[in-house]
Amino acid sequence: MVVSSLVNTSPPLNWSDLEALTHDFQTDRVNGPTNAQATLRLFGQSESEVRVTLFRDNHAWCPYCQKIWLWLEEKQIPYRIQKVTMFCYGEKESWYKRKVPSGMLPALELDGKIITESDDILIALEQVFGPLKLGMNDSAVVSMRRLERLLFRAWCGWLCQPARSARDEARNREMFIKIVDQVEAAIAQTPGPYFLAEFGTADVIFTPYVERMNASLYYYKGYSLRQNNPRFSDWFDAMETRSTYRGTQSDFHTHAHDLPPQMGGCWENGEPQMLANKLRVDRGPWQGLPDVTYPEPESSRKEALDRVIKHRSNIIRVNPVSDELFDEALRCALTHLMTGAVCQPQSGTEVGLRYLRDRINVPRDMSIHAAKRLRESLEQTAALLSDRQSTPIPIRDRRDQNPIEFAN
Ligand SMILES: N[C@@H](CCC(=O)N[C@@H](CS)C(=O)NCC(=O)O)C(=O)O
Repeated sequence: MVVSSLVNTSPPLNWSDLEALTHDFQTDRVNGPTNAQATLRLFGQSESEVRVTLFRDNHAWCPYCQKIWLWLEEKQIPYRIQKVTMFCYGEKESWYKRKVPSGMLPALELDGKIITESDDILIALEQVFGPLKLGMNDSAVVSMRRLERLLFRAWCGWLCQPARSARDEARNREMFIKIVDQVEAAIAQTPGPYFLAEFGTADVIFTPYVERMNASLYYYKGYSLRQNNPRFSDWFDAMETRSTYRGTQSDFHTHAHDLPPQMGGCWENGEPQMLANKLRVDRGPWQGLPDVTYPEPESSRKEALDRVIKHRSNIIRVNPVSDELFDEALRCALTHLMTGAVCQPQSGTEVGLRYLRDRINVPRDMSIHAAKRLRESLEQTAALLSDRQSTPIPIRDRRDQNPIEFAN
């Protein structure tokens, strides 16, 4: 909907006024809550205690990396983080290929020794630091690990291959739901919301792909894992009470667009519910989507502003709209974000505002609620001009997100 000529618009704030609105936003990346930006995590311990380096991908898209990341955060093991590029969005760093010739992620350096394969990494970590409640080889955890792989395969079977017919599509869906029912039954046997009696290894193992299933099936199949299944719903809610999970948690928009190049394709079923879900994830409103239910923190707008200000010169440089015009349009959107004032930018900048709207990544850039607020202000500012969208987000690769563009 375009509202342009009917609204009173005010001039946007300048950068120093905007900076003043976020000067008190502070967060301790090293010792504070789990976050995607830290390169060192100490949990109040001294740097000399660090024995571990986690190599994970730049954009926090790699599910196997999330598993190790969450485990280290839950156990509060001091560690360093080195970020590496995935093939789907850029060139693998040569220093990493010398360490890990396959280039695969995650990898872990523990007391100077490199370990690959996420399950082997967890087992090695357990041997040194002890398990997270029940360990990887405990029989209860082993049976949950098997169930997780069954669910994973049923998800891939439905999402990541084209259905030859409507019957084929229905069968793939049924196969997935059959395994979901088994998972529901498994969670129902425990006294609390988690996969076993207490939160632990099994929950960490399920987290990355269940989060991706929730996002991708909503977007590509019109199916809401979280809303259709009461045990899963309780599990997601319980996970969101943990600051460790919140720090690694992604959103529907990020996953809907990071998965196709990683999985070799995600196939839409074209059903009315799917089309409605897709439109909502891409164009909003983002509030109320079943990718998050914990309440929005008061600081979410400030967080979004702080993150944009930090990277503003690169954000403006890579935008398809000219620097000068986009600088003003971005300030219009940020003024809206912080004050609610309507600021109309120059005509043509809506494409640039939507380019940025489509490239905010959670949790790489900011937390889930901050991202929703920022997307909302970018979209509302763009909508003052026209419905023109930016070029579609690529699906074969995500070189549009090459981190080299952001190297200072
Ligand atoms: N079995 C491995 C799988 C790891 C894996 O598939 N990693 C992907 C990312 S999710 C990877 O490194 N791909 C190379 C790349 O994308 O650069 C594990 O559990 O660690």
